[in-house]
Amino acid sequence: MSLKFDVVTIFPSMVLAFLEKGVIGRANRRKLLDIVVHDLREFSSDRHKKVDDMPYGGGPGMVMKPEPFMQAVEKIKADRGDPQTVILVSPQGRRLDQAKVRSLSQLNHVVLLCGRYEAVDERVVDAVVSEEISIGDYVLTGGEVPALVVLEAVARLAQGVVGDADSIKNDSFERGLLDHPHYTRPADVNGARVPEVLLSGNHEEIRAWRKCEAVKRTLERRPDLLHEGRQLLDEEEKRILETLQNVDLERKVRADV
Ligand code: 4HQ
Repeated sequence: MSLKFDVVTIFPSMVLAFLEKGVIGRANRRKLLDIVVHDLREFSSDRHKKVDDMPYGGGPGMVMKPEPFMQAVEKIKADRGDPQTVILVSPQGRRLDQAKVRSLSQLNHVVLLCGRYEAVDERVVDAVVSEEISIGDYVLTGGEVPALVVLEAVARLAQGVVGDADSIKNDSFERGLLDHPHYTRPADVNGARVPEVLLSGNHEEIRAWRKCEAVKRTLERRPDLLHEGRQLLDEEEKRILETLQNVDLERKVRADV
């Protein structure tokens, strides 16, 4: 019943070190997750365990050879059954978002292929990859960090991995809003005080303040979220948004006259 992941990489120790820590490490030990990390070099037929070669047509950098990835996926299928998806993390992929994470979390078995060097031979994509996923528009040196990003985001949605199921419902991208600010003790750090409302003990006022701060921040920093996710807002949040937009409009009109 546990969610299966297979990660294929030339740096298994790096991936394993990450996976033994924190919430994911605990879930793995409790068998809520079943994660296997494979060393790509073990699937090289080369006696020097070479996994890269020069690009046909010339150009800079090296290209990852096709056979090791193909052999690795064959071995995973034989040992662990057919996965529902084989993901190659790459800047050419569709950009990951929480909706995609949610849909991946519905699967039982996900394979993640990590590239290094300039690129992966395109025949790997054609023959064994079901989808390419990018974690964002910036360039990294390897696919390990992106694969771990995908794995962590998906794994934490699996039943029982995150202790308090309510905390998932509250995640900012599930709500279409950024989070409100948070504070803990002490109430005063070198004169920087916690907002008075949070010390008031008035739960209704605190709830309303947090909502207002969340909408304010989203409007300031991520207006794109408000356009895409307006239907996720409740009536109170929509009212706050309209009020903030009206205040801004009045300010602009006043600046004009
Ligand atoms: N890569 N999202 C692996 C990325 C990347 C990204 C660059 C992938 C290097 C070898 N992957 N290659 N951004 O930057 O997924």
